[in-house]
Amino acid sequence: MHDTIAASVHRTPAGWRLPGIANLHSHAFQRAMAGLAERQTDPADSFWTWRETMYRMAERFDPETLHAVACQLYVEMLEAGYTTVCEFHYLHHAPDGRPYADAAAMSDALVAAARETGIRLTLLPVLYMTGGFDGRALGERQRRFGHDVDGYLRLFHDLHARQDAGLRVGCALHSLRAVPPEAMRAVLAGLPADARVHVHIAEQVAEVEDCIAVRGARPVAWLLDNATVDARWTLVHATHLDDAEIAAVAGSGATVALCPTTEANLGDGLFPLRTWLDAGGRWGIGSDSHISVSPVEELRWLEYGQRLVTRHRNIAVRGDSPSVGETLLADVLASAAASTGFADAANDSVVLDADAPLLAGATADDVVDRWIFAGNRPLVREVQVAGRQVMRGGAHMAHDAAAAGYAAAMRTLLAD
Ligand code: NGQ
Ligand code: ZN
Repeated sequence: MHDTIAASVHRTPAGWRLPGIANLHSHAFQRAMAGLAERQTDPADSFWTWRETMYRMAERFDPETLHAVACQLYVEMLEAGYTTVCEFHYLHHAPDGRPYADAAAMSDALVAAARETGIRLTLLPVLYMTGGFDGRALGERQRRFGHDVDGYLRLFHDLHARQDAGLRVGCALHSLRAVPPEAMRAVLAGLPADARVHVHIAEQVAEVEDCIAVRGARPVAWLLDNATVDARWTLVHATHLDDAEIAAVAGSGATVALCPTTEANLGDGLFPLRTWLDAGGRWGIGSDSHISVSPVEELRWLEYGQRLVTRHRNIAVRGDSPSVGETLLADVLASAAASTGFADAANDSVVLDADAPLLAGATADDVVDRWIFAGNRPLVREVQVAGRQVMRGGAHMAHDAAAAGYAAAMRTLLAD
């Protein structure tokens, strides 16, 4: 049995106790459009046409609706076994691009939702400056995302001063498309030395091609040449990597955040997992657009994508770890602290249903594989975060209140 799993998976009278899982990538507002972008708008539908639909939804949010959607989302995350979430947050201003009277109003809505539901939050205010690699101005629908360097650093430091036991604040660069090189350098120079940095890096082939055309290098190669990428960094959607980039990023100690259900939903491409594991790279998972909120489904599809293209089975294993579920879970646990900034989250726990038929006769040796690969019934019954019990008997304490608040917010968001 994998050492990490042997040390952290226990049978208790209440059921199988496992460590909580960190969700390394979330855009909370996108929960409100889950399932609403699955109709063809154009025969050439792609990530880029989905993005237009997403922008139309983004336009409708205010602090109150963001808070209600985030509460529902965080309840769902906790019920699924995620105990920390990294919010890659870029809906900063009013829809016309003007800052709210309180410039942190939208950030505060997320912080309040995390506090109320009990999930640990790594808030990543996003720097978003340009509409493409050519440096073009933000489009009308992107205006509420934008900052200049000084405005961004003011927001960052204002939020950073509020860090507490349940809140970490790091920096996100939206993407190389959205951040000019000199602005990236200025912002990185203005951060505390231990700040976590997350960036969308190489999700779509078109952005790799644009980066080569404008900056003369692939996105990951460009970033490695122009920033000190190390264990404080998380590269989100490192989908399109060549072998040299894989070796260099793995060696840097950075984490890659993979979001298999969203990456499948958006038609991004397939991450080269086996090569990454062979290079000793760190990785974790995120639910990103929240068409699925389930670590089980992310891990299952991460492995299944590899099986489908290689026509083999049991890909994510190592010499000392023949179980796929244990290898996946151990890697996700190992990357959490570096990516989220929470050093003390290892005691957060979830308890799986002792009476579930899916776990009948389970042993410490097979319970993780059963959880990740068998069936569709959610098995999490109890969740503890930072010593606080937030879920009991299969439902979060605020399950009904969050659902009612969400339904009301959706009426507003979907109104004509
Ligand atoms: C986002 N989402 O920022 O929400 C992005 C799409 C973009 C994902 N990449 C927008 N999954 O990358 O420009
Ligand atoms: Zn994202």
